Amino acid sequence: EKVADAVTDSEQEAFSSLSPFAPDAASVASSIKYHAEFTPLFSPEKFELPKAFFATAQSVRDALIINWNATYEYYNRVNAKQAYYLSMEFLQGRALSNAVGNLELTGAYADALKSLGFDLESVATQEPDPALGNGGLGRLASCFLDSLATLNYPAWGYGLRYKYGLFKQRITKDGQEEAAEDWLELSNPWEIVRNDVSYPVKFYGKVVFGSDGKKKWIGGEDIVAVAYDVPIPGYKTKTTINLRLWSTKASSEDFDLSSYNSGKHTEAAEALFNAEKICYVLYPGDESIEGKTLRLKQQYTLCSASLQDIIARFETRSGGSVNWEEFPEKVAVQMNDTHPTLCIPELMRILMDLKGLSWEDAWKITQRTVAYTNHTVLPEALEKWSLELMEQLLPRHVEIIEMIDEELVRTIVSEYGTADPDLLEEKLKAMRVLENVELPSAFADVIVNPLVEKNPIGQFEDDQTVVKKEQEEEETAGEEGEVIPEPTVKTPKMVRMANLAVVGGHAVNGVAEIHSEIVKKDVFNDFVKLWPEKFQNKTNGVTPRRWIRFCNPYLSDILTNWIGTEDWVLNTEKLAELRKFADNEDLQSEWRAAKKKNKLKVVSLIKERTGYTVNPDAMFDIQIKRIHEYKRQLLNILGIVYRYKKMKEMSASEREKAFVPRVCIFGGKAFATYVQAKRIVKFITDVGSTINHDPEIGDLLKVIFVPDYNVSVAELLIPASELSQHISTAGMEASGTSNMKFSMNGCILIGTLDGANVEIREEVGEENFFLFGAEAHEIANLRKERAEGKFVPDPIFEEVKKFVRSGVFGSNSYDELIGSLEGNEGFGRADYFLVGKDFPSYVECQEKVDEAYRDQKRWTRMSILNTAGSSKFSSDRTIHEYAKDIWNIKQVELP
Ligand code: B1N
Repeated sequence: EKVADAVTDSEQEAFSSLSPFAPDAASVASSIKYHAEFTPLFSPEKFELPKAFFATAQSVRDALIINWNATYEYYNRVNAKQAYYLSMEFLQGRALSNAVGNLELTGAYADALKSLGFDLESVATQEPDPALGNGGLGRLASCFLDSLATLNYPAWGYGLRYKYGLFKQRITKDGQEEAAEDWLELSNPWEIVRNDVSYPVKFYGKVVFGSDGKKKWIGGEDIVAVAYDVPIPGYKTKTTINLRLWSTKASSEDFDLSSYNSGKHTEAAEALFNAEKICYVLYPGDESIEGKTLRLKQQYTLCSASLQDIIARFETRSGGSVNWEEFPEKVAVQMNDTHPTLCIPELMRILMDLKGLSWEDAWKITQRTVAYTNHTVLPEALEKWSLELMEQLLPRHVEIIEMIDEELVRTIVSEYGTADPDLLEEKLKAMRVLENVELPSAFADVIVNPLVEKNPIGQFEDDQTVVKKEQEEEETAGEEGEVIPEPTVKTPKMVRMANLAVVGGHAVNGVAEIHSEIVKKDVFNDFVKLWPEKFQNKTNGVTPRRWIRFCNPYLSDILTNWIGTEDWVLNTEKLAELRKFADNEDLQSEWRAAKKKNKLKVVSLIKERTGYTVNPDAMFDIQIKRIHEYKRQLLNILGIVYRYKKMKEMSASEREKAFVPRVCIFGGKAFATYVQAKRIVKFITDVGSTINHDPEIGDLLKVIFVPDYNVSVAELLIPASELSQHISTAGMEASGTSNMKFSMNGCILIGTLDGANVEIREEVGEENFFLFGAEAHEIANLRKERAEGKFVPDPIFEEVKKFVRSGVFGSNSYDELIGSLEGNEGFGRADYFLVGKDFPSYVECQEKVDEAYRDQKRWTRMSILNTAGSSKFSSDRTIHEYAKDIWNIKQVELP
């Protein structure tokens, strides 16, 4: 259903006649030359590659700005409901090829640049890859923006403009090293700094009653958030939506001129630094929480500035007569994980303290406006903040959170009654927003137990929570004759952001079917009993523009030819038409030729980044994702080690008969302080150095770690992949999104029944997916057996570990890595991720992969059927579902 046109014919004409230049090569070339001359970023004499990129980008930006303004004006006019996607991460990747592709100007720009002596591809690779995200969660946000614009949904993204993106990864002989990613060094041609759009953001201070009897938050530290707008073009549409990124600065009064004049330069600028540093770095944590004040300041800055902006727009569009009850009919706020959960108390605060609404009205409006997406069930990733810290930083919000907690306690008590105090206590403990906090006084007599955990230290708790009871004890400890007191465990009062998000929003969704089921059965089971209607599934998706059309032009041409139209880019259901040609020999040979061309590009990439030469006729077997124990890169590399050992036991001719040649490619970053993940990186590169230099092995096996994996590297590797690995311990990967990209590009997956693998296998057919390993429902019991010493490891697992320890990969015996797969002693962590349990079935499955690859017709058929079966995984499908089931927004097409 579309919103009716609210404009006149002459206005329509005015809109559609807007265009900065004609879409032909000559006009484009003169626009580029104009920018090369008048947007001076580099020496005026030289017109070389870097300058060519900036001039080209400026020229494209002109076209984007016209559409972006037209979209904004039109949305103002029709005043349709708009969705706002709030995310601490947007992993945009390079913008140039995507923008000219969406504008249908690729040909014009390619020709124009040719006339100026450049080729578009080399110009495009000049662009720094903006990495304002860690991995899947951030990339999902960017795919969503592409789909929202393409489908003409009124929507915006809100995030932070980090000065430094995710760190640059270097691989040395000691493993991973991190360096700052200065993506803004040469400026960002895509952003439009909006010095006219800024909001104050406050920290610290105190709460008082104002003269009107209302609560007022005063004093403290005031900073300013300034908007930087990034136009997001849709594909083959005029709609160009906005990604608004906030940057922080001090207000001008905060510069202490008299200190400066008296020579105290550093002190004079202290406030400036304090404000600016909030947006210095993206926290490089993936699925772990950062207990840092700065991170909380970042989260609050995003929520506060975005909500002030959204509310200001709502007021403007209401045209003088604001009816707050209409707010949820004009605004939907989606919280990308719990990171923007402060939206809930912030919206409550603004509505009550600044707009004068009652608690009841503000609460109804807030709940109807916000919704929450959960992206992980890993316990260490469920965000909690120290109540004490939050009380200092955001005193008014803590009052509101306490009220929300009290309301929730009331609901729980009325639901469960007081007849069974143990049950009630259990539910209160599990469900409250506040953890280790006494019950509100109104409930003091409801339950005797004070509800304070005696020992909250769980497996994933960090050391910060272990503190000495008394300062004096610490000081005197260790003196002669003195008894050293055991460190006592404080029961820290915490705010559980996920509980707050579930209570404060109207919808909670997981990101793949199996994940949403786990969310309902385990993580939020108690809440499902209270509000079953809130819980939903929205299986992730990826944009077919960036992830097929633009990154894989060879495959795209084949798809268009055989399907008979390019419509598949917008209607991926059309991909299914390939099924009937899966055995066609012409298609098969075109298909293989395209794959080969993509592989050749990766051969060059590998040579350039690692110095290794690999054989383009070998199978390209790829695992690219953040390095994490649950993702089990260790299972992959141990499988490779086992293969190598078997090869070494054979004669040359036996080897060649037994194994298909493979290039095993890894890529991914380890969180800088995640020691075990860094050991895995080091181990992979050590194994690579041994195998890659073994003259007996030659082209039969190569192990490559591509350094500094990012979106641009993924755009090269995915089209070249033949086998890709998605091998997490079942139940631990919420969805995965690269699995979808691989499948679309005709890559066959080897994987466990986890995340979106389950649905991909369903769609492409089980005979076109290599499945192995334990299932999610078995995991808890397997872990229990493992811990009780009942697990009997398969001899091949013992064999591979022994081989590693024997020193083939250097003097290191990898005690911490291999030990983590064993018992409970020493380094033993009882193989929490069940690598040993799944190892035999993994190795066996890899044998089936070799067998299938030997039959190239069969393999190509499987590959075609993967692409043909991937239509469900377009983010267009996902966005339509969010629009209908959660946001209640309608498409608005520009005239
Ligand atoms: O979100 C992706 C999923 O496809 C992946 O399976 C999932 O692992 C990923 C804290 C996270 N979950 N949680 C995070 C990121 C940063 C951070 O500071 C948690 N990322 C995911 C998209 O749904």
